[in-house]
Amino acid sequence: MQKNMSIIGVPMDLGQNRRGVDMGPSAIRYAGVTERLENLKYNINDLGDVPVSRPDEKDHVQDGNLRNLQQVSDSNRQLAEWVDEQIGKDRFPLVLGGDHSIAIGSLAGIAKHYDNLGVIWYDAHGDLNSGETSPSGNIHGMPLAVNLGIGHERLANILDYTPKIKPENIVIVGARSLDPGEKELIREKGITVYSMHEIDRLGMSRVMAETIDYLKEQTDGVHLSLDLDGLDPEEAPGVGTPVIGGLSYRESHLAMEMLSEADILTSAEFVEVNPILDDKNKTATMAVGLIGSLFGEKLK
Ligand code: 4U7
Ligand code: MN
Ligand code: MN
Ligand code: MN
Repeated sequence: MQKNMSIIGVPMDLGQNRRGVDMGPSAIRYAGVTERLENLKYNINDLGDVPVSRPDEKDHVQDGNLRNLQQVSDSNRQLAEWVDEQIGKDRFPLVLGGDHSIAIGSLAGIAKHYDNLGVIWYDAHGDLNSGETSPSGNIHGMPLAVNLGIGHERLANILDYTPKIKPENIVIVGARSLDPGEKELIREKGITVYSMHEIDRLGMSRVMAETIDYLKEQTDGVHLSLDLDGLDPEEAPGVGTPVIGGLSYRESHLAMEMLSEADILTSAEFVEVNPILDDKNKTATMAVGLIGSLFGEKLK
């Protein structure tokens, strides 16, 4: 694993409609992410937060079915530039959210450096909606589709190229809430999904082993996009769109440890931590625990 790492916060809450997720980066920093990584001998440069502008009254109304499109696309463009620059300097980007709409900017900045970027989408949701299929108009439910080139041009064309990733290079892990349009897209594009059903049947160990083998063969870099709502809300309550029946902390730990051992990751993001909905910063602390395992903490 690249030992030079840049942390980028994105205090974004405009991709959905519950306040508080903009404080996610602070909560994760407060839970000690930098110290944790420095103890593992990483050289950390925390670049601070990408600016997010407040919507005025007028912009708050939806643009088509896309809430806060202008602000979300402006911040994502800046995020893409920051990430691009860090990879250019040979530094591993670790992006802290913020709602999941920020995966639009991170992947825009990352994917231009690879011919075949793999993506592990660790999430209760597919995030494969577009303005046409979204039941909510919330852009945090659309980033994976946008990265496939499906969605508004102002989102899909950030850094002037599209699509960012190929459907065969995506693996979704932990899904248990998919909208009809998302299911259709998954079928149509042949996207690999390990839903809770497969995880229960096969176990996380086999699911991650298959994911790693597949992506190792197929891709020249792997991005982990981890939405804390992939975990069960009993354990990770500080998320805006909780879905029961989720992954345990233990399963998630195992997944991170297996990724660490396989040494395939080239970038990562942790999103959707909402400290206002949390219980004593439990969810951010969990995120930092997972980051520790992902980057090499071992018990022996
Ligand atoms: B998250 C949803 F309808 N699918 O599009 C939607 F269920 O980034 C939820 O995974 C999206 O947290 C959740 O609004 C987005 C809904
Ligand atoms: Mn998500
Ligand atoms: Mn989710
Ligand atoms: Mn969510």
